[in-house]
Amino acid sequence: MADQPPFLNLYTCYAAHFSAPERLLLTTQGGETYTYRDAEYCSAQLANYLVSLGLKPGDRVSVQVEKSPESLWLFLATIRAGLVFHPLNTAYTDEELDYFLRDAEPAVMVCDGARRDGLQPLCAAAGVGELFTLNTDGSGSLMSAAAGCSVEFVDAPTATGDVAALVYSSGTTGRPKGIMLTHGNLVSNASTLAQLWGFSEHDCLLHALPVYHVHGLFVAIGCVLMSGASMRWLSAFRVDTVLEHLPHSSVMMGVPTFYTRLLAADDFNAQRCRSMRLFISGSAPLLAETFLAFERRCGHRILERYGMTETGMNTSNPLVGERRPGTVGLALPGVEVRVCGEGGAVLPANEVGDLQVRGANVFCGYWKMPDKTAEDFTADGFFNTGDKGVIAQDGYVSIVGRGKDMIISGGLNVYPREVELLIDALPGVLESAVIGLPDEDFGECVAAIVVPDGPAELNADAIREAVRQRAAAFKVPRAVFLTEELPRNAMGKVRKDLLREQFAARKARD
Ligand code: MCA
Repeated sequence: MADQPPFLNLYTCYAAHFSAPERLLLTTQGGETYTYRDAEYCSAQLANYLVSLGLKPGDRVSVQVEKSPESLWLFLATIRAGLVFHPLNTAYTDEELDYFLRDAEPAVMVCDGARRDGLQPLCAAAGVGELFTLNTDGSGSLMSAAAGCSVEFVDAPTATGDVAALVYSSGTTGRPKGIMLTHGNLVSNASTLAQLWGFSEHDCLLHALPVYHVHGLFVAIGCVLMSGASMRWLSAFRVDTVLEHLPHSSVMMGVPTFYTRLLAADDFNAQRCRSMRLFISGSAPLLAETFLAFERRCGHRILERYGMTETGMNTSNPLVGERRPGTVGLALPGVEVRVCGEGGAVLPANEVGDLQVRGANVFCGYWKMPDKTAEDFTADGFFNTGDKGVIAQDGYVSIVGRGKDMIISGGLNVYPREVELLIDALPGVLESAVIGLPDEDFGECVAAIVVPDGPAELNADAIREAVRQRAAAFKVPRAVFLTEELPRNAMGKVRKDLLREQFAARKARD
C-alpha cells in the first residue's frame, strides 16, 4: 500500500485501501455486482446532492431503510460530506421514531416509501427539513434527486474528533441515548480490526447483518473497506441464502443466533465452508457448546470478540493463537481494558469487577447529555462499560455478567425499563417486571411478569399486542406471566434474580 494520505475523514481513510476502481465490492443476493468505482461515484452524487440542500458539517441525516447497495452509498455520502449518519432500526414504530427525530433534530430523514405517510407529520413536528424515500430496490425520491449530480466530490475535511455517526441505545431509565462516534473512533477501530483479523483484498465477507447497528455497519463494512475486500451483500440472515453464498466467501461475521441456526441445518458442513478462513461472533455471548459443536461440524473455531456501541470493539480472540471458548480474548492493540472494584480500585488478575476501557475507539459522549457522559467516565478517562468482567493472568477477558439491567435477544439490546413503562401504563396493570429468559434461538428472550390491579381479568395476548403497537417487534415479550406480587428486597427493589430463577423453567415461547 502507498503512503497514507493526510486525514480527511473516515471515507478517505477507507479509500486509501481501494486498490483499483474496477475491483468488485458487492455481490447482491440477486447476483448483481458493484465495483469500488460504483461506490465512489454513487456516494459522490449523493454527497453533492446533500450539500446542495444547504446541509452543513455536523448536520444529522437520519436513515431508516432496508439494506441495499444504495443504503451503503448513502452512508458513505454522509461521511464524505462531513454530515452525521444516524441509522435507525427498521423495526422502530412511528412512536419510537418521533422520539429519535425530536432528539437528534436531523436536517434530513430518509425512509422506505412504505413509511413515508406515517413519518411526514413526525418530521414536520420535529422540524426536519427534508424527507426522502429510498426503497430496497434503490427506487425512491432520494436516488432520483441525486441522479443528475456530479460523480466527483471534494471530500469534506474533518478533524478526528468530529462526530461521524449518532447511534442510539436505550438506558436504565428507558430513555434512549444518542452515542456520538467520531471519525477518529471509527477509523482507529476499523483499521485495527482489519489488520488483526488478517483482511486483504482477496477476502470476501458474507454480510448478512443489518446495517443500522455497529456490528454490521462499522465492524463488518469497516474491515472490508479498510482492506479493499469484497462482500456478499445479503438483505438479512436466512439460512438457505447463507448456505448458498458460503462457498463463495472467506469470512463471516454474525451474532450467536447465526451460528446456532446454521448448526440446525443438516446441510451445513465442512464442504460448504471450503473457501472460508474465518467465522467471527459478537454482540451477545457465544455459548461454549455452540463453539464446540461448530468446530465438530465444520472444523472452524469461531473467533469471539467483545464490543459495544459506545466503544466499537474492545477485545478479540486471536486470529493466530488460542481461541478460548467462553472468553472474549485479549484487549485490542491500542485499547486498555481493566477491571475495577466497588471503590474504583483496579483489581488484580482473576478478580471479578466492573469492566472499563480506554482508547481511541471510545465514543466522545452522549448527545445532549453531558451529565450522563461525565457519570460514565472515570477521572482518568476510562469508560465504565456496565459489564462485569474478569481478566486472566495471561490477559484473556471473560464477561461474567451485566451491571446494567439489559437483555440481549438475538444480538439486539432490550432495556426492560422501556418495556415495563409501556406495560405499567395499561389499564388493569398494577406493575410489571421485564426479564430475559434463556432461549435456544435468540440466546435470551424477553418475558414480562405482570401484577394485575384488582380482580379484572388480564389477557397475556392483549398485553403483548399493546406493546407491539408502540415498540419494535423485538422488544415485545415472548411470554407474559401473571403473578400476585413481585419479590422485593429490603430496599423495595424488585428481585429480578429470583424472578429469573422462578420462571427459567417455564417455556417462554409457545
Ligand atoms: C427478529 N425478531 C426478534 C429478533 N429479530 N425478536 C427478538 N430478538 C431479535 N433479535 C422478531 C421478528 O420481529 C419477528 O417477530 C420474529 O422475531 C421472527 O423473526 P425471525 O424471522 O425469526 O427473525 P429474523 O428476522 O431471522 O431475525 C433474527 C436475527 C436478527 C437474524 C437474529 O435479529 C439479526 O440479524 N440480529 C442481529 C442484530 C445485530 O446486528 N446486532 C448488533 C448490535 P414477529 O413474529 O412477532 O413479527 S451492535 C452490538 O451489539 C455491539 C456493538 C457488538 O458488539 O456488536
